[in-house]
Amino acid sequence: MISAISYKEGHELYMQRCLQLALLGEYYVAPNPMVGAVLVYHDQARGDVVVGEGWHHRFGQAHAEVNCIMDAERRNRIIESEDAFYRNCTLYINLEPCSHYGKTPPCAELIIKKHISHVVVGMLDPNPLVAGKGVRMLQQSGVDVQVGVLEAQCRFLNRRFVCLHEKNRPYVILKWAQTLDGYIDVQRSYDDDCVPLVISNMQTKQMVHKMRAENMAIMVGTNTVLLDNPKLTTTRWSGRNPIRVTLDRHHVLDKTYHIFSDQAETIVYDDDTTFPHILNDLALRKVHSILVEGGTKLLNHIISTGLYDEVHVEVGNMNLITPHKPNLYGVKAPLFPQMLQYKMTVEGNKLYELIR
Ligand code: AOF
Ligand code: ZN
Repeated sequence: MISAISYKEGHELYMQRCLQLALLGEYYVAPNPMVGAVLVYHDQARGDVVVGEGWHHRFGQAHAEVNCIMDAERRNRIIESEDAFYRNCTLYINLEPCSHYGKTPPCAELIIKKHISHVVVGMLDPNPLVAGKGVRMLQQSGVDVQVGVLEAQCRFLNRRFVCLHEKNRPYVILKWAQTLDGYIDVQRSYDDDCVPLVISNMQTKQMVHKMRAENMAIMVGTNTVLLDNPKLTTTRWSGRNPIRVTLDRHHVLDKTYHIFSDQAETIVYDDDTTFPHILNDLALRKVHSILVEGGTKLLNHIISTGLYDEVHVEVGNMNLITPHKPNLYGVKAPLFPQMLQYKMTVEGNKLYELIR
């Protein structure tokens, strides 16, 4: 019952619920958007009642609207005619209903068929296959449609999907860990057995694996593969392993490195592929996001192109160069031209971020 709160607050409340439901698909729907839907019945006696909820669970499977309507029909004993029931309903969705035959039939068609009279949408779908056509289909059939409730939050939730369709490139996230005195590692060469500097702790390592699961691809430079032989998987978090992306201009990477394991797809760019070309190629493969984990040379190059959307820096509670070890040589952390915002401290390490 929401009779005590205003119409506007009601819209925002239900849209907020759509966003919560959408997030349940977080690690499984890419490159599709996360979408949640709520069906609200306007009962003369009881006020507004949520009669159905649904979300897009997995790429290729049913859309949020379909799951929401199935939930309503499963949960509710529809005493009046189905038509009368849906005519008294408002459907809330954080994204415009689709209008195309993709892996599933158009959601706009289902809404029209069920005679749902009101639809409230968070944002239009930037996918050119839809892009306003879903809303138009509904309006042409006499459905009352309102667009733009909590629009900024809806766009932020699906910022990777929005970026792919609006900018024709994946959303780019840069991430590194450095010491207080500004180093990401000690200087090492391929043939020494010097161990890498460990800055992250158990908890921040887990947070990195969460970030990996949130993005469709992960990238490191050649040197990072040669020196660290990273797996780049998400073993400390649920979700899929991202597609691994690296550079190999001088053909020095053989297939024994972990990044070539069968745990995920790997894309190696050789020749003189520039970062904009890489983004272009990934967009053609429908990769909506990429997390770049290093090293300094690659990160500095990307910073110089300006082609990034978020930066996350972990500053360990330690110096590399100390009076006890004055002769150590370190690898300087990337040079970032802007102030980052402090986010939190995790086991002594401070996390900073910038979201553009
Ligand atoms: C909706 N509700 O829950 C989602 C939508 O290949 P398909 O058929 O799954 O279509 C994918 C496209 O449909 C996706 O790119 C986006 O434009 C839209 N996603 N639309 O009405 C949903 N996930
Ligand atoms: Zn749909």
